[in-house]
Amino acid sequence: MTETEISDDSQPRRSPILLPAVLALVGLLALVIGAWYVLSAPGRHEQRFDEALAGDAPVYQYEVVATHDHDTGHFTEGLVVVDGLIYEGTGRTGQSVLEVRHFPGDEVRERVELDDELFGEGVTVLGDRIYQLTYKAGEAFVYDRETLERIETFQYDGEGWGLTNDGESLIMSNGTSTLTYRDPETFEVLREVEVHDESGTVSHLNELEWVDGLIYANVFPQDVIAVIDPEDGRVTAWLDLGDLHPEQADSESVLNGIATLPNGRLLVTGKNWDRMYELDVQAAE
Ligand SMILES: [Ca+2]
Repeated sequence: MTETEISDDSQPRRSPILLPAVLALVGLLALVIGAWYVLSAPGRHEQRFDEALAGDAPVYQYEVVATHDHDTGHFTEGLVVVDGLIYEGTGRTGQSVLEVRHFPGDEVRERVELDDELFGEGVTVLGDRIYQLTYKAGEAFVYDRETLERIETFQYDGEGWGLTNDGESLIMSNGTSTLTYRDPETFEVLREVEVHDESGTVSHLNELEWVDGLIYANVFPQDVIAVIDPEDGRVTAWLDLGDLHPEQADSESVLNGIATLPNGRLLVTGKNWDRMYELDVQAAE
């Protein structure tokens, strides 16, 4: 066999290999670009909060004064403590519950399981009623606080995320930067507040808590809490709880759950976290 023959012979063998190779390269390139897009998105979000935490609004200091067990099966979406009972709403379809436990301790007093197709969200207690949102079903459930019997269902537009109240109105988040005040009797919209800091709007507001005239809001998927003036929506301070994030937590197991305790402390946890943390929060000097 001459060199020419080798050359001529090799030509037709190369073409069928070349096409799959090019396709493989294009596929690889698409994978790399896709991975960059997915991985860089949280990075950009993180940078937004790095800037926020370095901005004008103070970052509160805190001390962990106690820890409590938390069910790692609870994908926490709502958390509130009233009269020695903890009311926790959890999410994910097929796993969503409203659970009432004695606090401190973890003795379950009662539990309501949501229908399998529902994804439970924020929870608040106002008077003798418990309110629970759903993620995309547009339904808010009202339960009798004593019996946990569902006594009313409201419909609303858009998504349901976090829920709290100021003693008169319900205050709801929907994943945007808007907080919506609603009539607890009719669920009608009373007013809306746009949450913002010096860099612009603060979106992905999640679980909420009314604390001494201010609204504390988890910001998904960051392990930070925005402290919001309810009058004008301005972020007056931040609480950075990244140090509490469990090592074993996956990417969805973010901080989400704020409750006030009678002793003035905050109780915080996250989705599927194994602990709840009792915090003594001090305003920055
Ligand atoms: Ca709460």
